[in-house]
Amino acid sequence: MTDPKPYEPPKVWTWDKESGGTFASINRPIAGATHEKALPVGKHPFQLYSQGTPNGVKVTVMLEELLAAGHDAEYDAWLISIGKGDQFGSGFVGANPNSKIPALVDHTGAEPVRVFESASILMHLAEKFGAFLPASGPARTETLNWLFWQMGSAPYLGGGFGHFYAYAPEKWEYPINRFAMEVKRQLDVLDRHLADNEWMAGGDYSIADMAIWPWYGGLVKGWQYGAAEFLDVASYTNVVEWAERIYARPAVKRGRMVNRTAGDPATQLHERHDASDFELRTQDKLDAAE
Ligand SMILES: N[C@@H](CCC(=O)N[C@@H](CS)C(=O)NCC(=O)O)C(=O)O
Repeated sequence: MTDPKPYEPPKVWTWDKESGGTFASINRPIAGATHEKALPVGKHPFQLYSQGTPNGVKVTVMLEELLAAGHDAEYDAWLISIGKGDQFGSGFVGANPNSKIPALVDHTGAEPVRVFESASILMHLAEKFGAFLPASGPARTETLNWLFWQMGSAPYLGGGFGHFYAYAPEKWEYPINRFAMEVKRQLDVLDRHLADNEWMAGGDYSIADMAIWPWYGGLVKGWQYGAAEFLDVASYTNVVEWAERIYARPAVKRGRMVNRTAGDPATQLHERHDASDFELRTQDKLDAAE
């Protein structure tokens, strides 16, 4: 293990394109499109442009839960390959000027409405269908407390801990220590809360669970960064049990397959346009048909 080189910041920062790390080729200090590319539009009321990362999974779980509960939330899910830079196409930047998945375009009104930021998408869908978010009162506030807790906390897990533990060009002790401490603190926040609550917002399963599960549920299930042992995730027993309760839901298992490009090909559904796609169009079947 090497310590970071002592660094004397220059007067003005300039972009070092050779800085290294797993995502170096897509990291840039500027916004905006790099190329012209229109987004495809399918036949359903909701058009989702995403990839099966934790932020993407929040939304596909919500759409599958809405469908399972009988709501008319049919959707087309198109794959935006962030490793290939699809998020910098002009159509995607039109849907989300921040160039990050997930982005949703709602075609149910007179004009299409763009929705970006995963929490905004979850709230938009929850309010549209009156589902998974109480309409008023303390239960609504508690749901939003945890929804926004997730939005504020997960960058320390992904951009902080995950980056330095798994993606940085070398393993440096200082940032790994700093972010491991914060992630363990966050796991303890969840563990204490879940000791007395079946679901994050207390009463019912909600968009707060859907937002938190792909990040922290994935972490305790050992799916994130190969860090389960390092962070001793098994000791957060209430989080582990809550993660299992959520993963037992068929809609969650389906949502996790949509736009997924890693792992067992039988669990990858790169694009989803119909409920039958989970049976007929997983990647193992598409590969076999080639
Ligand atoms: N706060 C955003 C974060 C979205 C985000 O960070 N998305 C990542 C994938 S998980 C992404 O698109 N990264 C591509 C890039 O940074 O160029 C949200 O919750 O929607």
